[in-house]
Amino acid sequence: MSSSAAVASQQPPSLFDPVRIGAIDLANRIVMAPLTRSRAAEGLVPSPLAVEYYGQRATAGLIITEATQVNWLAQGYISTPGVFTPEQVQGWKKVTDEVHRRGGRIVVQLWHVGRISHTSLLPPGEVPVAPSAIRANTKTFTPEGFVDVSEPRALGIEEIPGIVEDFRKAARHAMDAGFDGVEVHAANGYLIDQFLRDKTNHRTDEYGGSIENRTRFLHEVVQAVANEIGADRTGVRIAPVTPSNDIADSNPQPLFERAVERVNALGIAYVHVVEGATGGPRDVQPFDYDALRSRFDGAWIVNNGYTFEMAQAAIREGRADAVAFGSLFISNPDLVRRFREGAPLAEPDRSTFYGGDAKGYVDYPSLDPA
Ligand code: 8OZ
Repeated sequence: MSSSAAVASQQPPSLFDPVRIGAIDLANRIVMAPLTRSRAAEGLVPSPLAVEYYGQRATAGLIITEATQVNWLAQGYISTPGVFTPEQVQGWKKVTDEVHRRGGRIVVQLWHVGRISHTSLLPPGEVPVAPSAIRANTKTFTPEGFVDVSEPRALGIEEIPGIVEDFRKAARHAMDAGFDGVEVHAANGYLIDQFLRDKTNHRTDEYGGSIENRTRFLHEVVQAVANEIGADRTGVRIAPVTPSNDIADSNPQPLFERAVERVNALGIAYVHVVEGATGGPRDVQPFDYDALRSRFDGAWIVNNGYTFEMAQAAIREGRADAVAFGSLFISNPDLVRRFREGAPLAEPDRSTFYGGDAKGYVDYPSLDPA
């Protein structure tokens, strides 16, 4: 997809050119990646600080929110927000109003963590759910601190439609909250990725085994969301080779090619692909991302460790329609302006990434107006 500006001038496209992604018009191709910050208030409602935080970053072409639960069992870390109660929807409405008032666009990332959770985060008597009862070798933040995740139970096949339905309802709530769209989180070892990959999916029913079966849950969730809010407001995030959260697949190339084909058939607005290990090295294992992209007709958003120069090259050479930046957006609310002016970039403070208050959240300054 090339912008009208680029077409008119016959110049190669730039990160600073507008682009249309499905039904969403972006002022530029610089996207704020989803970032877990664990600062939601009582009831997993986005706090007033979240209004300020996202508002400060509204010059991004598109903001993708932090991962947001579709139901009570979808939570895996302390103080991550939801979008399934009226209070949560009202909280998000304040966020979307502020971002829109400042000229930005914002979609909510919907997730279910599956096995990456702990009983202390779930309603009494509940344990984490997963495609198969295989405990992840990883830890999570809970009210009791940083602890091993709990042993999950395998979902009964009769429970799966209810989870798909919770994604559908959350997508409707997202529209009520004023979002421009929804990104389905199918990356980083959470529930949808647990169904996709064969290290975590040992099912013998129609949701396990073959690639066709392992991509079925992704397909059903994305179809439900797209039917509810429009395919042109629906995106998906994948991370084909990330080892995050003890996830792996014996043959990710054909698996993710088929996953992309299936969401392409639904006509969704974009695919957002994390290249390499999420938040880590880009070259963890060989993978042909061009082969994925050749199976998709909508917008292609890339992510993971991109510098300004790498991102500009990806756009110029047509390898992506937009580029998502994560940690740089934490410490540079005006990242778009800094890129444009070649201004120095502030380094993020990792100690304030998760939890806490305004410090490390809304106190990174923008450049002076002049
Ligand atoms: C960091 C900490 C907790 C969650 C992801 C939503 O990896 C996350 C996440 C990242 O997608």
